[in-house]
Amino acid sequence: SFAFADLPDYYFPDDFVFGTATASYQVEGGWNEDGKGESIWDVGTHEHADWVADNSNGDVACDSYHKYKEDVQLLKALGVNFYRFSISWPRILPDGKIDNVNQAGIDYYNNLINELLANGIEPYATMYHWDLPQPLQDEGGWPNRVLADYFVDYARVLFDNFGDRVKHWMTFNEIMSICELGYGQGSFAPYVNGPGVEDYQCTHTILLAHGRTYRLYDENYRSQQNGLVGIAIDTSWNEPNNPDSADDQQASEQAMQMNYGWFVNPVFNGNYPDIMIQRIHDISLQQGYSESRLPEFTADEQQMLKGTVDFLGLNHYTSYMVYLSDGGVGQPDHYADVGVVSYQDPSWPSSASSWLKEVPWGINRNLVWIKNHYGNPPVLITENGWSDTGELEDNGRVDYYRNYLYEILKAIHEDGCNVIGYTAWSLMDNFEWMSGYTQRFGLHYVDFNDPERPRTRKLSSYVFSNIVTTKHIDWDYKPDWPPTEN
Ligand code: PNW
Repeated sequence: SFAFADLPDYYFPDDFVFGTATASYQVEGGWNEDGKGESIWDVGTHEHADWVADNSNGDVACDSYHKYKEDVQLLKALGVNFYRFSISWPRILPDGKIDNVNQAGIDYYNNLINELLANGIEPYATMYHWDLPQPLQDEGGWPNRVLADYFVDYARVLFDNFGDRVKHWMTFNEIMSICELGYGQGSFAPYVNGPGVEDYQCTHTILLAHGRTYRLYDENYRSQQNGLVGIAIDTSWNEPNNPDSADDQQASEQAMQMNYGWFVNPVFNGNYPDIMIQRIHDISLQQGYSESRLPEFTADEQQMLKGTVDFLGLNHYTSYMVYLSDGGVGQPDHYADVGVVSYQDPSWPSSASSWLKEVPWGINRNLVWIKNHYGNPPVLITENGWSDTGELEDNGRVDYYRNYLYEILKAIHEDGCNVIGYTAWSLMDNFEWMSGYTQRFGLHYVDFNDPERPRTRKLSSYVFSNIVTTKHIDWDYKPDWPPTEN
């Protein structure tokens, strides 16, 4: 075991901020209340109940639509600085378009925002965490570029109604998940299977929507509202299988550039990474296409996109070992385009999610990679967390948070990375997409069998709160457990 006493006792900087995150479809419920329209997740889970692990859906979820005041009290007890929540597009615009604005939806988020501020917690809002209005999917969804227009219209409604109080905006949560799972592999709503083609068209529309939303803020809102606009992009760390092998280093770089630089390079530098443009062009022609499957940005679009984040949101959970694949030209597929084989070491601790292993040093290398590739931008960790099956004495989650947060401290103090804040996923157990309620990421337990959806503090909530309020990691800290109060 570690001699923790030998580790430097690093502190988070004075202006470092802590929060927790959720997403509308995963916690709100109220799926058809007060004029809300249907999203692709409402339709997807209702039409294909048996595709979700426990045949569940987000119709009620944590019932935060009715219990948001209680959620705010949980946040207050944790002592966090901010709450990262997402806004349901169809709750605001039932048809996805601005000719029909749902005042009850505006009211709900006004109430949540005001309740947060009254309790000293900053609202950090994500505009899109996967719940696309179904009518826009009926127009083809994200591969149809007209959706960028609709998104910018929606963003304007959000800035107009909430921008006086919301000072941290994230346009999109995880373009990779939206497009690769939703339109490439077809494993998430809207379950479109278009690998290597529709996933690239989807990301292209979303990047344009992001950039134009940032420019809209610059032109019409920034001088009045003085907020920040960013984006939350997910990536795992891809470690060279043999760190001394030049091929394996190439595999790592290729995987980082083509699974992450894919989104980050456009918002910093205006275009997809060169290696991505080159590889997809070459492979597309070998497959008999007359042009690349990867769409191109015009010179004007590149100019527009360049420099469109005030902070870079990073969703990071786990890592992979990678080496180059043998190649060979098969069917169009993003992962074939990337050209690496990846695996997770069986010795890494396992969570309740097959893809999630605990690899704390991976977040450190990921942060250093960002620093070296994009000029050390301000990074807000917008998600990081651990799943289990719901135990209150959640020692696995406690270990995960401590170990990852310590690697973030090292990135700040030893590597000079500009990490400005940290967000735990999640405030409470919630609807974990295709895994339903079988995988729990919460700092609070939620009883989904009880119509009241009671929340109960887990051990990790006390440990996280201790880190947040003392700004360092006390490896020996143990709360009164089991708790005598509450
Ligand atoms: C996130 N990866 O997705 C989502 O933003 C949340 O809604 C979700 O509940 C949470 O993870 C837990 O699954 C991820 O590449 C996307 O490792 C990608 C990765 C991890 C999580």
